[in-house]
Amino acid sequence: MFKKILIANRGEIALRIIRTCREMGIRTVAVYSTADRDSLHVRFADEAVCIGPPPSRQSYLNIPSIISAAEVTGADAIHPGYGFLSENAEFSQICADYGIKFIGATAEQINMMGDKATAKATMRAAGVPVIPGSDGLLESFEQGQQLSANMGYPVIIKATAGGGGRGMRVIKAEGEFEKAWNDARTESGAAFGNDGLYLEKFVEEPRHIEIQIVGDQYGKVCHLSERDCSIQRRHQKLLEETPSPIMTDELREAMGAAAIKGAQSIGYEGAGTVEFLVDKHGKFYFMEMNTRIQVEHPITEEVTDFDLIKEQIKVAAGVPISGRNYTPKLFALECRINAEDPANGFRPSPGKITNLHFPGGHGIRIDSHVYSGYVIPPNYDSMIAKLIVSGQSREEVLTRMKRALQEFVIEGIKTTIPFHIKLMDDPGFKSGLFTTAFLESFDFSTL
Ligand code: MV4
Repeated sequence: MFKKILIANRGEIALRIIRTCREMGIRTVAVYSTADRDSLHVRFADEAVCIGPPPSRQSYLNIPSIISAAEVTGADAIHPGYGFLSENAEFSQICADYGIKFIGATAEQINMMGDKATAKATMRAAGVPVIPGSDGLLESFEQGQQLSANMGYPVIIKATAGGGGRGMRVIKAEGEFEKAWNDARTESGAAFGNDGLYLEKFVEEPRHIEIQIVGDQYGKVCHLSERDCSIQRRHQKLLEETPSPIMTDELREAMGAAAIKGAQSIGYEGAGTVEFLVDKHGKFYFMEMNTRIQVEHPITEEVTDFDLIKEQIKVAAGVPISGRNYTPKLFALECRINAEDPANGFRPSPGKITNLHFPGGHGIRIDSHVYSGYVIPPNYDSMIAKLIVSGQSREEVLTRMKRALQEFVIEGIKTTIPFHIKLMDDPGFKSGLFTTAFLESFDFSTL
């Protein structure tokens, strides 16, 4: 087992990882920018190294600084958390070259899943259902137009280097094709330095359901059921739940088997997520694979009783998994509490938390790095807490979540709490019959 893990991240996920390391008897090294000098991850870790000024490029994305910190402190592994360097192939490779275990995917796997057209081709070859469309990248807009005419509109063009909605265009009719093509090409070229595009039939009002998987170094992969992430605004998830309200035992078995097959085909080791779109007929299609721990992993932990960070560390150290799949024993919901003003376009609201009180009681978990007096720096992600509620039924969880949200006190800044409170009373949300389009018609003006 590792003796010392460096955590190449900040905020709640850095704390989350430190907590598990402490329970496992593994020493921890925090790295921090000068903006995070007073952060809890710095105080809770056994050692801490300053790696640069506030901008991420010069600190949490600064590979030489982080590798130096690992060398100086004698860390034998690095946990990248989510975001930052968690899906950076170069960083994974450099860790390997320095003999430091990267707790995540190999450079090759990151490259393969990071290029969306390659990821799709890989999954299709493994027998995972994919959305009908172009075979790899489009060579010209004429080819795309021809294919779309054959498939029928609407279609969607996606940037192969994209993900999270960037460089995507939905096309409803042939006349829109050329402009959409040019716009997507320009946008993806500028954003990613890669203007490769591929085409798919557009799935209308789908649900976004992802399967949590864990693989070991011996070719075994298991799934830990699904998370429903259909409640998003502009590709930012705001709330996740498990089990999905539309899930059946049969669908879970089929999606779980597909996710395992896909992960096994690339020799995947560690925790990963396979994202699917589910259409209104209950047919599912591979969308993307995330080769990292995700923000919303705690809801899976609450319903399966696994510590996913512990699983990541164990498989990275060569411990085999049982290989058995898990179905939820409970219901769980996560609300992302962001320092944003939901009544004003979710505008960021950094600054000082002047008064703070966390909710508590049965079935409540809070993953957060903030405290009363903490100053939220403007340089990073605006998520300041995850409120995770579990219970015996979806109804119980919704009631408990509303109670917890009402108990939550955060003064000095605006947060997404009023949005979540309104959501808990929304008939469409309560019915469980929402799609990814749900928030497009939500009234944010009355928060
Ligand atoms: C789609 C789609 C419909 N049809 N692909 C959005 C993020 C990116 N990962 C892929 N996305 C979508 N791909 C086809 N063929 C609809 C979306 C989509 C979406 C997906 C999941 C969650 C929220 C979404 C919001 C808008 C569009």
